[in-house]
Amino acid sequence: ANGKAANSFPKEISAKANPEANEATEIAGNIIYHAKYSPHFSPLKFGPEQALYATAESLRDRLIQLWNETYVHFNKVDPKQTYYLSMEYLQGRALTNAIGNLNLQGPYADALRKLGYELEEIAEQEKDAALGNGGLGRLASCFLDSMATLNLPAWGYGLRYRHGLFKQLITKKGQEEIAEDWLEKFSPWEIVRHDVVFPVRFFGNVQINPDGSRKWVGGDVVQALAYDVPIPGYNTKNTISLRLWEAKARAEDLDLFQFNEGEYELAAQLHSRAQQICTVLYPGDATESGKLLRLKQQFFLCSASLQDIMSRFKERSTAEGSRKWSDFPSKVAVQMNDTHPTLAIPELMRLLMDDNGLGWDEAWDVTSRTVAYTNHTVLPEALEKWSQSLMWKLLPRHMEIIEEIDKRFVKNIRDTRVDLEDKISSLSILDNNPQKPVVRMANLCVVSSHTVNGVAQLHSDILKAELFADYVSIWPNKFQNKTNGITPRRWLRFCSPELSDIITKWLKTDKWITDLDLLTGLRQFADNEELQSEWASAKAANKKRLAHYIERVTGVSIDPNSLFDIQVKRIHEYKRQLMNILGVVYRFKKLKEMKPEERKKTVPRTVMIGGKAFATYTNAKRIVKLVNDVGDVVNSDPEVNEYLKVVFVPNYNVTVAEILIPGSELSQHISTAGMEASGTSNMKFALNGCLIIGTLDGANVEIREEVGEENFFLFGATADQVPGLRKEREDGLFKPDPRFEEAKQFVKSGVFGSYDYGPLLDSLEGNTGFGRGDYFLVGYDFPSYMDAQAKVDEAYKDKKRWLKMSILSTAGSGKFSSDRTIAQYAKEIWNIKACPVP
Ligand code: HBZ
Repeated sequence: ANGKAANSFPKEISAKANPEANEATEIAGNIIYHAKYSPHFSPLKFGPEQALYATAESLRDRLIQLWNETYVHFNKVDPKQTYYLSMEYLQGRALTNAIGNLNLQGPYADALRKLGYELEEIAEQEKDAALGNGGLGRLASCFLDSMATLNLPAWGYGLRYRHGLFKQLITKKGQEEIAEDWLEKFSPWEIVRHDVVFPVRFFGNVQINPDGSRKWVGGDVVQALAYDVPIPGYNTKNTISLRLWEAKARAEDLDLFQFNEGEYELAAQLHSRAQQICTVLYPGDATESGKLLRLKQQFFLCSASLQDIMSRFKERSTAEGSRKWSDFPSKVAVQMNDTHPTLAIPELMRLLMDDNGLGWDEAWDVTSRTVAYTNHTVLPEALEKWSQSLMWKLLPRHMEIIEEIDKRFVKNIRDTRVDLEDKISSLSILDNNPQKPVVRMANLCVVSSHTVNGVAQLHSDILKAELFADYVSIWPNKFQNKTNGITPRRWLRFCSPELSDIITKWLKTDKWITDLDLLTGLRQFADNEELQSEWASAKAANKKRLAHYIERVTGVSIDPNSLFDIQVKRIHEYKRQLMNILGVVYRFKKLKEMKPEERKKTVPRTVMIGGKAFATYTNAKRIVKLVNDVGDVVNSDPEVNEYLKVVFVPNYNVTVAEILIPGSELSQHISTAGMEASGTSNMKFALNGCLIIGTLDGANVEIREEVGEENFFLFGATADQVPGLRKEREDGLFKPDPRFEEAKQFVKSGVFGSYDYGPLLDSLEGNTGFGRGDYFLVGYDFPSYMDAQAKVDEAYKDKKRWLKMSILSTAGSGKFSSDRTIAQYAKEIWNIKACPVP
C-alpha cells in the first residue's frame, strides 16, 4: 500500500457528482460500491484482500455485460459453434489478465492508487486456479483466450473441482502434498447459473421397451449445476464462457425419515456421493473406488455438457421451426481434449437414439461428424483403458453402444480389408483379453471421430507412423497436425510489460499482441546496440524480480548477474530432470577440483528446477529430493557458491511461471526424443528471449527451425535412433562416458546426504537385474548434453552475442501463438467462422 488510505474504508466517490470524473474515478467508485454492497467480510474493512474482491467484482460487472452481449449475438447469428471438452483448465490468476484484455490497465492502476493500493499488490492476493495437472490443462486455458480473442463462437466445458492440483511443500523428506483450496473463500469470477441444471445418471440398468427401443433407468441421479467463468478476448467485446459443472444432490435425496431416526450418514448418503464427484482434480486411481470416481467425473462432464449443447441446439432451432438432428454437425463441433472426455461419444449416441428416437445409422452419422479428438501422448502407460466390468456397472447402456460400435467397425474391416485380419485384435475398441478385459479409449476416439490430431509435427508424424498406423491405412485423411501454441497476452504482454514496451517501440506498433508473426520485424535490429542495451535492462529487471521471489520463498540468495538456467515442468523420468541434476553434480565436482583463479574464469550459474511429482510416483519424488539435497550442499559451499547455485522452486504453477519465465536466460527441454508430444513452456521461454538447450523432441524441432539452429543448443539422440539405442543398451553394447560414471559415483559417495539414492541411480543402469535399463537414455545422451552445456557457457561470455541470440529467439516465436493454432483448428477441423459482437 502507498500508506494513504489503505486498510481504512475509503470515502465514497461518486462519479456523477464529480465534474472531473474520468474512467479511473468511475472505477474507484465501483470498487467502493462493491466493498460496501457486495460484502463478503465484516463491514467497512478495506485491507488488500477486500480490495481484491471488490476490484474483481467491479470487473465482473463489465465482463457480465460483455458476456451477455456475446451470448445474445451468438444466439441471433446462430453460427456453427465449437465446444471444447476438457477435464482440465489451468487458468491461474484472472485479474491482471482481465484488466489487460479489456485494456483498462491505466485506469485500474489509477483507481486503486486513489484507494491507497498498487494494482500489482492487489493482484498478488488472488489465488491461482489450478484445475489441471500440467501442459494439457494450460493448453486448454490458452485456447480459451485465443478463441475469445479471435471472436470465435466457442465455449469451454469442464468440472468445478473443489480442490485443484495439490500444493507442493518441500520438507526434509522431499515433496509433501497438501490440499489446494482455491474456493476457500470464493471465486469472484464464477457466476452460478441456477437455471442451468441437468440430471446425470450412474449405475442402473437397461430397459427394453415393447417397440424394441432401449432406455437407461434406475441407479443414482445427480444434478449438474453450471458455473460460468467469463473469458474476455483481447481488444474485443467478445467474451466467451468456461462452463464448469458442479455435482449436487436433489433435496428429495435426503432421507428425512432416516435422518430423524438419527441415521445421519445413511440419510445423507446420496448427498455425500454427489459431493465426492467434484471434490478433487484427478483422484488417485490406484484403488477400485478411485477408478470408479475418476470414471464418474469423466461421464459427468460429458453428459452434462452434451445435454446442454443439445438443448441449445433445440432452443435455437425454434425460430425457423424445429431443426433436424441431421443438421447438428453443421451447428456443433465437439473437441475432446485427449481421451478423458471420450464418453461424449456413446453419450451423444444414447441421447440421440434413446431420448430423441434416431436410428443407429442416423445417430452414428451425426456423432461421427460432430466429434474430433486431440491426442497428447504416445506413452503406452498414459493411454486410457477402462475395465469392461467397471464400465458395465457404471454405464450399462454406454457399454452396449460401445460394443455395437466395435462390432460394426470390426465387421467393416473384415468385409473390406482382408489384409488387416491379423491387426483386428489391436485395432478393435474392446480388448477382450480374458485376464483383464478393457475398453481402449483412444481406439474408440479414432474410430468415432472425423478428425484426430497430434500437437506438434513430430508427434503427429509418430502417431501416423506408429500408434495409429493401421488406422491411417483405413482413413488416410483423418489425421492432422495442430502444433500447440501459447497466448502472447499472458505469456509476454502481461508477464513482461518491460520487454513488451521495447518490442512495441521497435516495431512501432503493438499489433504483434494479436499478430505474433510481426515479431520477425525484430530480426533486422538484432545487432542494434541501442535495442540490445534496452533488451538487457528489461531482462535484468526481470531477473532481479525473480531473484527477490526466490529469496522470499526459499531463503536462498542468488546472483542476478549469473546465468539463470531454468527447468520447470511436471517431474517425470522421460523429461529427464535427473540428467539436469547429474550435470549440475558434475559441474559442482569440477568446480571443487579447480584452483580459485581457474574458478574465476567460469560462468556463474543459477540452476532452478521446479515441478510437481505425482503423489505416488516414487522415482519422481526421489528426483525432487535429490535436487533439494544437491542444492543444500552446493549453496552452502563457500568455495563454489559464488559460481553455482541450485534452487528447487517449490509449488510450481501458472503464477510462479509468470515470474520465472520472463527472468530466464536458458531453459531446458531435454526429454528423450519422441516422448514429449509437444511441450508448451518451451514456446513461452523462447518468446521471452530465453535460449533453449534441448533435444529434437516435440515442438523443440519447430522452435529450432523458427529461431535458427545457431540460436538453439541442440544435443542428443533423434527419435528414430531411440529404439536401436535401447536395443544396444539391452544387449550390453553401451559404453558409458566417464563423466556420466563420475557424476553417479559422486552422488553414491554420500556427498549429498544419507538418503538412499540407490534405486534412483539403478534406473540408469543397463539390464543388470535392477532398474529399467536406462529406458530414457540418460546415459547415452549425457556426453552430448554436457558438450552443449559447455557451448552455452562459451556463448554467455560474449554478452553481445547472447543478446543477439535472445532477440532472435523472440523474433522467431511468432508461430507459437495459440491464435495461430486456434485459427487452424477453426478452419481445418471445426469449420467455424468468427462472429464478432458489433
Ligand atoms: O500435453 C502434455 C504433453 O506431455 C505435452 O508434451 C504437451 O505439450 C501438452 C499439451 O499438448 N500432456 C499432459 O499434460 N497430460 C496430462 O496432464 C495428463 C493428465 C491426465 C492423464 C494423462 C495425462 O490421465
